[in-house]
Amino acid sequence: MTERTFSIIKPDATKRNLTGAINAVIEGAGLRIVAQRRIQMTEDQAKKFYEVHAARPFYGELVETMTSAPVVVQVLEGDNAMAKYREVMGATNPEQAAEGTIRKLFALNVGENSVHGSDSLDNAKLEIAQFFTDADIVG
Ligand code: 3AN
Repeated sequence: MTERTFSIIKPDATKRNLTGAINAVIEGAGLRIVAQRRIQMTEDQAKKFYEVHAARPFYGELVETMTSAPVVVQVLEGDNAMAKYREVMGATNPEQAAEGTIRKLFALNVGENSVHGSDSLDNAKLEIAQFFTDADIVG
């Protein structure tokens, strides 16, 4: 089934000019980038985005990292897009990520792991709505 999921190319990756290389992996996996914008995330945006992790010990670090440089927010579309992108990203900890995944190829460590991808279709909807309107998305 055709789905949409939300992706972020994180500061550690934008700082190293990896946007194009990461997009090549995304497109190579058959996912279409149907919306994309480079933004400087505000502290409020990052706090809201990672609200579910507010109680975790790394929350402060996460907000700091996500606001440390520009990010590229994206909507990806394709067959089974949510699960497929999770597979293409690889494990949260790059040391555990499979060969060929974005995190295996590019991530520095668990906190600077180059990309975010929605972990459910419900979250994908909420995350897309935080950064895009329907008019921004051209499928
Ligand atoms: P994923 O991004 O693979 O869905 P989550 O949802 O468990 O992983 O974590 C959200 C983000 O929080 C991760 N992408 C990572 O940047 C950060 N994070 C997760 N675990 C840690 C940790 N132990 N130390 C620092 N940052 C972490």
